[in-house]
Amino acid sequence: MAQPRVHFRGGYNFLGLPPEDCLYDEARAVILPVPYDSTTSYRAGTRDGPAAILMASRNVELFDREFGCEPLSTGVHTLPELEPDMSGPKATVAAVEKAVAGLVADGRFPFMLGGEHSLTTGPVRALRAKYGEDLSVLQLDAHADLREAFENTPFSHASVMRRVADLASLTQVGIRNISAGEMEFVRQTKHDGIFWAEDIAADGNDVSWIPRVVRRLRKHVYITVDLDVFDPSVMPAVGTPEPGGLLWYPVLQLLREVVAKRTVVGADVVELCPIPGFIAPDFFAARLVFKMLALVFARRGWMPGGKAARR
Ligand SMILES: [Mn+2]
Repeated sequence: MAQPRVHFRGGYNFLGLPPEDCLYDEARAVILPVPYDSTTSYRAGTRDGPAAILMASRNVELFDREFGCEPLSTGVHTLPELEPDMSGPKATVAAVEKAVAGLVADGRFPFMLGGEHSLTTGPVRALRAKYGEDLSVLQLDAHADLREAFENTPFSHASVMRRVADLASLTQVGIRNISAGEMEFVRQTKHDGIFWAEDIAADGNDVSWIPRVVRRLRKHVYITVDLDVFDPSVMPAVGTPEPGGLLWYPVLQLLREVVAKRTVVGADVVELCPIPGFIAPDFFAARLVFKMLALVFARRGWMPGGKAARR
């Protein structure tokens, strides 16, 4: 019999893996794509972020030299996109919380792809219910997002970390844009968890700020990466770009240290606002998700073969 002339490979999932290697029942981590933006205040379009990351991820090399293997070739399930509730961010955040609570109850590591940053309250609420006071949130972001409310909603992307700060110990890295009102909040609450981008940049190649970040974190950590934490020269596809951001390798080094020294229990990458025809930022975001998950898989002994990585 003649060989079939058309070959089908992979699935529409993170990394484009064969579906049989990505079953929910056998998964360690679950990708939750949430194509939602409504409170975006500058350039809109983060609702297209999750699909762009998934599409770009199909071209991410599965082998990782750091681990000497293909760390994610099994064990990552991708959910269908969560249908946003356009009645507003409050309802969508509640839907995300419910979805993540289900994943956590099933013992799955939740990884949300945004979408706008207001979504992060959902996973944090779900994880707070499980880990209580032991939960820290590590936010990588250009913006403090500590406003009480913004544009008449307390669930805006610009106030998301104020909501999070009510729930968990908050550490913020890469901040370089903050309002007078937020500074007042920082002063009044004696919030000492901001690592300013300018101070990090001033340290040059000195990464002694990294252990200082890690020391602030409690036992269980949720990591939220707003892609605008990166410098616009390497990550221009965001709704609200700010000059003076972080670069790829220092951020990876921070993530390595956090994963090594604490138990990371969930994560998100949000605010990708794709620029049509410009694939580099989409691929950057996909590679970041890959690296974050690979670090967690190595630490937990979830890589194929089951052994924790040689580091
Ligand atoms: Mn931001």
